Amino acid sequence: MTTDPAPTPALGIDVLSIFPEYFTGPLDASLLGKARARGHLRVDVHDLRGWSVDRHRTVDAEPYGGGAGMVMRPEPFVHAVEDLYGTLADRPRTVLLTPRGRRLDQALVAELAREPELLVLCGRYEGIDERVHQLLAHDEVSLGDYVLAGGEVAACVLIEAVSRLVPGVVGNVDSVAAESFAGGLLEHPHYTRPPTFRGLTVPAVLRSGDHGAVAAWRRAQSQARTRAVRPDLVDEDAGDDGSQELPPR
Ligand code: 6GU
Repeated sequence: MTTDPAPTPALGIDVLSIFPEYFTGPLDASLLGKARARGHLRVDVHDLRGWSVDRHRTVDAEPYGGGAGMVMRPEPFVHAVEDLYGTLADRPRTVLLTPRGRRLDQALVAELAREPELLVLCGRYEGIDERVHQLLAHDEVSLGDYVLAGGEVAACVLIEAVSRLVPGVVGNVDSVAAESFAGGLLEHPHYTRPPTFRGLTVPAVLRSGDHGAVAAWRRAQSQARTRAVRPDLVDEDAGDDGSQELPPR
């Protein structure tokens, strides 16, 4: 018996960070670790300090105009990109993680998953020199309206969300299609054994064997849950393509 040759990864991601060790756990564990081992996905994290401006491995400096904190200098980012890709123009789609960016959602995740390669830039300290934004960032992405110490955690979130959509990474394509947000609604409740636990019983319809009734119950649960918890996701005009399947009010 022969083993299948490793496929060419459908997606290759390069990451620039001053804390490359941040990524070892998330990238090596579970789904992403398996996908990388099987060759569906390539992720290489590069230490930005390899392109520091001096032998003290400095990558930041005081802000022009004064103010608290340090600002990341532009040279390490730009020199790293030139070493990795030859010229700035030859870099792949480049995402800068920054709290001033567009909030990440499943639509952007799906868009990024269609790229053959991505470059992910992580900022730290109080900010990044504006020229990095101007010269390198195709997309500026934030996780939401709260403050993290840097872009590393956000980059892990982005990489995991994007990787799940890469063919071969998630074994069961149905589970990707059915889950929250893919259809614009939150997921319905899930149950497994035992049938009763601590006085809480699995809804009878799920054990009825009536697949039509199960589907209708799940759809109604998704709709009720979305209206209650995330009314912002309920777009009353979205019924035309059937993606939300909301009943009239
Ligand atoms: Cl991408 N970076 C930082 N520092 N804070 C954030 C963020 C990113 N997204 C939400 N908060």
